[in-house]
Amino acid sequence: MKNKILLMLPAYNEEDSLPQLLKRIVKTYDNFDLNGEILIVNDGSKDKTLEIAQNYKTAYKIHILDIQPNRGLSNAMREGFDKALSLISDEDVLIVMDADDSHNPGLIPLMLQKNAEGADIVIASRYREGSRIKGLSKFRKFMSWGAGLLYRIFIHIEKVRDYTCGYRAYNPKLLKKAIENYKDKFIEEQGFAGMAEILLKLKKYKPVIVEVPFILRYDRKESESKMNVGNTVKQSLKLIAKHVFK
Ligand SMILES: Nc1nc2c(ncn2[C@@H]2O[C@H](COP(=O)(O)OP(=O)(O)OP(=O)(O)O)[C@@H](O)[C@H]2O)c(=O)[nH]1
Ligand SMILES: [Mg+2]
Repeated sequence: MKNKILLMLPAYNEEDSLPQLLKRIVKTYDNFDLNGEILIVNDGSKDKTLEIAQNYKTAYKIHILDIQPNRGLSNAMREGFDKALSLISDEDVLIVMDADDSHNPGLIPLMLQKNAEGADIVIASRYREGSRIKGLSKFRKFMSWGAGLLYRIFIHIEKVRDYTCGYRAYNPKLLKKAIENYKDKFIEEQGFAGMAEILLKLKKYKPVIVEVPFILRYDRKESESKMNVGNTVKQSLKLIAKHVFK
């Protein structure tokens, strides 16, 4: 029996992007003959995200976690992890990616290969030889580069350059251990700082972390950007300060 790949998609108002992305995921599963399933975490979307997920359910193995009302990305990740871990066993792989179609499922086979080689966390990284970013404004590129630099200087986890990209593959055993230990405190930060916090919390268990270069296709994003640059900077600085002065 093949191991299962569960792809978790935290989604908030992604009606414009989700259909395209789901097609791309199914194509990757089919092309690479993967035993793949999908978990859509609908984070109180006010558009047709939930409906699209439900309609797709007849065609493919899709699980839905419906959170009402919207409580933000960190909560969606926290509740999503609990649900995801109930759907897979220790030998399976959990992959998380954005639902806005800027992350390409085509990277999944490489992530699985790294996982099979022994990586507990595989990060799709924007900052490796071979990485590309297409369609993101110069300002946004500069801001993520600046944030990345601050994380690298003040947090520093060995082998990590991309602290906030949500596209990652996790070893379920590692996640289970950390969530059993931290419980409600596993992700306390809001927004994208929560992504860096996950790595900080998992670091305690000395995981093997591997980054693979990835192509961020921001030009494919159909949905509106929900990124609040000011908030994201604030959240990141708060996490860094907490970490430095703890
Ligand atoms: N922004 C935001 N995203 C959420 C929330 N809940 C779930 N998500 C999902 O989290 C993922 C990341 O959010 P994005 O808005 O794509 O963030 P980003 O990629 O940094 O920035 P943009 O693509 O410019 O919006 C997406 O799949 C969202 O749908 C929420 O409350 N706010
Ligand atoms: Mg995005």
